[in-house]
Amino acid sequence: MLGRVEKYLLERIRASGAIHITLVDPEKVMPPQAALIAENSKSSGTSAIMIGGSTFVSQAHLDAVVKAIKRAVRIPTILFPNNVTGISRYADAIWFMSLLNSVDPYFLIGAQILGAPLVKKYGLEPISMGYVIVGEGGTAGIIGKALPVPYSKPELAAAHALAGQYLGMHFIYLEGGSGAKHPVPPEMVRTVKSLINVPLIVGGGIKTKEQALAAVSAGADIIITGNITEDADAKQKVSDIISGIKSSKP
Ligand code: 1GP
Repeated sequence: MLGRVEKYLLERIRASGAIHITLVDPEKVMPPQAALIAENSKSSGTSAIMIGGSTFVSQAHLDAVVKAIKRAVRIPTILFPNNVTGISRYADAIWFMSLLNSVDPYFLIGAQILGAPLVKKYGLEPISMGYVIVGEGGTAGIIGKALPVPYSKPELAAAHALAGQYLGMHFIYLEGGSGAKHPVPPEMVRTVKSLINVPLIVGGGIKTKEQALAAVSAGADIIITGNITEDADAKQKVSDIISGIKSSKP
């Protein structure tokens, strides 16, 4: 049976064609700033708040960030963990994810084995997701010991995604790396989307309405943006990106 947050995401995708989720990196913000980002993003039309980064933050800080976001907005909070330390009891859900192109079994299944009992204990809703790092890969690629799929090899990214789907993952995330110079190319999004039939998440380096529109037109169901939320004109940028996503609707 699908959990509440997963159902909500699927319903929003069905109703809107594609949706936007805001990523808050707890390494970079204090709780009040996280709350403000969440409020502003919510008023711009984001569907959920993801919380996670590529390196370590203390459990106490992560908990404080999640609690501040929960107090500020009613949209779902979804953890985006890079390790077992990315789990907070205060979130609604967690991307229960495997880094499909890691060469280290720890990121394929090891961390998940350590984390699963905590997810259960905290009553977090696990949402199964296959994570594929592409292009530059960024910090996530280095920390996760991934062999990033080059942008010139869309068919390889699609093979990873399809393997994830066949293993039972409910979502596939094509990650270009936070702050990537170039977002995942539409051609890669299109090739992946043509092979899978689970929702496709795309993120990394998306900064403009046009880039968001290009990804959604190529088949992305969920657009993630993180970095732009730290800019002074973040509210406007998130609004622009969401209007780009909406303009893809036929
Ligand atoms: C990173 O895909 C996300 O995990 C978001 O990337 O920070 O570049 O928006 P940006």
